[in-house]
Amino acid sequence: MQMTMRWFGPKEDKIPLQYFGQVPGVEGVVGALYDVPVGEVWPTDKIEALVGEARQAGLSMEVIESVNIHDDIKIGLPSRDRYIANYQQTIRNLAASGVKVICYNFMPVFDWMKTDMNYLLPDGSLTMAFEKKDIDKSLEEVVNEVMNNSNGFALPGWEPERLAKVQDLFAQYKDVDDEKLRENLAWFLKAVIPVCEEVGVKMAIHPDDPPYSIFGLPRVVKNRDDLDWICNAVDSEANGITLCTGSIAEDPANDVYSILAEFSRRKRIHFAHVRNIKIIQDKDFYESAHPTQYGSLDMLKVIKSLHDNGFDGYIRPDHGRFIWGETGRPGYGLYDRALGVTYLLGLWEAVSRQ
Ligand SMILES: [Mn+2]
Repeated sequence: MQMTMRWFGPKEDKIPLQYFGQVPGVEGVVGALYDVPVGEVWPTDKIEALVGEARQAGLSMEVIESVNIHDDIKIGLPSRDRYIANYQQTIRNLAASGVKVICYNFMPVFDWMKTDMNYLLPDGSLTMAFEKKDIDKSLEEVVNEVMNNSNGFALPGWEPERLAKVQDLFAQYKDVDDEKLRENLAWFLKAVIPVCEEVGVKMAIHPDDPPYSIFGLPRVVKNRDDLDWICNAVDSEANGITLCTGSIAEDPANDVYSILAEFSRRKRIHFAHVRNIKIIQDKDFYESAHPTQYGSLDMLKVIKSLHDNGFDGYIRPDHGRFIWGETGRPGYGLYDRALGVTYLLGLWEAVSRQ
């Protein structure tokens, strides 16, 4: 197991790289290039510069989050061939710089969705929340709200130039149902997994966030059966999962612990996002502090499900609240994520020494 934290790079992240290395137990950072348009090849020199910067700070960068998938691949347009060829080349380029795992998602239009970026908790900390009443608004209203409440940061998957095209994109997805999206995912995997096997990289799909349809868009990474289908679509260890406990648990029907156990046993969880969420009612929730007592997940059981079933991948606390007056990119402050690291490593040590 290797503990990591997400770092948005020298331009996008105001947290100095060195600070991540000062969090006890953190061995690496999870990074990405943010100045390459989705669908284009990640150039070797830029990758090398990014990975090199982490190494200079004494940190590994063996996980990339994310190399995003062009919508033409998800929609299944003829132009996907060019974008898939680019993706294959990006995999080769990343492998050459020592990258082992590529996190990605296959969600149409949006990479994730919350309805409140500054949800105030009784202790004065701020977190992100999702409440269905807010998503029952029109698409335009929700988009505007996200744009106006992100504390000045462009959120991953929510780049302004994409948001402007949101309506066009919706129209392009009108004939893409779950079955079609699944076919397009299988098409993509059949093309990239052999390249991954050749160069020693593992793909790790992130579950849909939230794990059910929003705005009528198709969804194919929602639950145990979806993950099983994906693993079987190309039966290779290189075709794996980023198991995000928060995203999976956003649907209370999902049994997070048995999913963690099963896919750890099957050697398909290469990267784990571990966070706790507090269900408010039905499917409404906020992202709570990591410890069990603050949320709806039993975090000891989460760590035990990974550990006892042979999980040997990368792990990171997913998001953190804003505490101690910190401001910045919602979900990605330093302090609460660092507390999460310490807590998760404490659980891991206890479980592994028993
Ligand atoms: Mn996640």
